[in-house]
Amino acid sequence: MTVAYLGLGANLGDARQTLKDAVVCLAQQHPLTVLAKSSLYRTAPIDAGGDDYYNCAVKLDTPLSVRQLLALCQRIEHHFGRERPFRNAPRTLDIDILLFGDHEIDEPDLVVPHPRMTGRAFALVPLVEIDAELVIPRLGPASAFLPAVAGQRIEKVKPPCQCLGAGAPPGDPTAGECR
Ligand code: A4P
Ligand code: MG
Repeated sequence: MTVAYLGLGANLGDARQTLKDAVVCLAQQHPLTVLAKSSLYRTAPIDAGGDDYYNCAVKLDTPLSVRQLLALCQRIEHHFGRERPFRNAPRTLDIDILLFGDHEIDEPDLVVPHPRMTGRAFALVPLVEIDAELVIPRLGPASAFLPAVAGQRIEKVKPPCQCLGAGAPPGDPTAGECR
């Protein structure tokens, strides 16, 4: 079994809903056990155009090889309508393998740890939310890279309030107290 971390991103269609559905889809895959998921974040496009992205990260445990995991992630991307007209094109769903245990892979079609993760708030912030002590093989603590990406816009998306205060009548002092 290997503990892996995936980074999910989307900025086409109902990107926010797609990410939520994709996390559910990952959790339903028999060979994957989702151990943790980050909050959803709204992020500025980095090295890309189009609308703001939504991003999140997932920690999972799996008996799959890294190649099998990549194939599964690509099947899920395809299921959610992913097309690849050009590099960094707006996408309905992107799933990147950020870390796969302490494996280091450098092959033409698979690089792990993901080579651009340390320079991107949209990858690092959700990852560190899940695991503040996370260490990137050969590079050290993930949190050490956060100051360098502090200029990149990223904001946590608050889920719509489902608690009692939301249904309170106008003027009720208990309304709007949810955080
Ligand atoms: N590939 C190699 N290594 C990996 C890996 N660790 N995980 C290969 C997944 N795939 C990996 O990916 C292209 C090829 O990368 C695949 O065939 C796979 O074999 P792709 O998903 O088809 O294309 P892409 O996503 O356009 O390329 P890439 O390299 O994944 O782009 P990046 O660098 O991940 O950037 N801004 C914000 N705010 N949020 C985002 O999510 N994403 C990108 C994509 C740019 N800017 C963004 C975001
Ligand atoms: Mg990708």
